[in-house]
Amino acid sequence: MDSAGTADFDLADFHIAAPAHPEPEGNERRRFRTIWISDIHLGTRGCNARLLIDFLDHVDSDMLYLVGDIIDGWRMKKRFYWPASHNDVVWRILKRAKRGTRITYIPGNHDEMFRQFTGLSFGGVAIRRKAIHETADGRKLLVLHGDEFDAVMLAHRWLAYVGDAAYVTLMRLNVIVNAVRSRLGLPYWSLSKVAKHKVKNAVEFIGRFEEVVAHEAEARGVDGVVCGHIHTAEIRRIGGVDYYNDGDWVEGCTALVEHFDGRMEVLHWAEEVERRKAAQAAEAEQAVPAAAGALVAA
Ligand SMILES: [Mn+2]
Repeated sequence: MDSAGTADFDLADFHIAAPAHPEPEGNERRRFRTIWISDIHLGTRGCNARLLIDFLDHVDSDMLYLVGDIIDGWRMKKRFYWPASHNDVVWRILKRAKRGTRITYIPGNHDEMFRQFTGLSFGGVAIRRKAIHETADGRKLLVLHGDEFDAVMLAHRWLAYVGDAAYVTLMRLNVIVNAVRSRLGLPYWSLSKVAKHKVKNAVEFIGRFEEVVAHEAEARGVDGVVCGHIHTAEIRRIGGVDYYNDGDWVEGCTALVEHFDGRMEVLHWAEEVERRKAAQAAEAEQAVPAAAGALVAA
């Protein structure tokens, strides 16, 4: 592994600067024993960094697993895209390590350039190919990204691009294709119909992936498995094991958490934010009549 071998992706390009949006001070954070997040795809426009920053500012944990595809090196090779919000995500993660959160980073296929550092630690972040997590209730969970099963799932390889907003592109293309067709006097032809067929295949793909991963976990004698990769959060009992997927921060914006008693839960962060806003609005509404009442009394 010489330095030339890493020339296509230079880690020296990364200067983790002070955050553009500092962490809020003294806000109450929900505490969990463990948090798993993956498929953040930093370095792409699809990454929902703002929502992830909100998540990081409202939760804390003893352990944090970064389950792959954190930085999208594939895309960064083509075009360097690194807005301040993406820097803020990395800064917050490194800050947590400093505060004492035990962080394990398991690179995925989009950030496979970090796999060469397996076994090493940087800034308190341990880089591993896979990990065994022991839950508070004594279960052993195999933690891995999930692209290890791509070979098995080769027939559905196109889904590896699920984060690329291929569907949106397809829909735009649909408009153009049909504008041209109409000018040529040809009838409407639905590209979206083709895409929908693919989506139906996607549902089958997800089910198959989950079963393949669970099967492998069972063969390795663990009680469960935590992975990412397919951008579909899930908690499901499959055969003799518990299958967990922490989802992604491109579309779903989800995290998997372990409570202090070992109970596992998927957090849907967009919904959490909506709930918080609604609660704040209700509180403000209650405050207004009370103030008005005070005025009347005076
Ligand atoms: Mn992946």
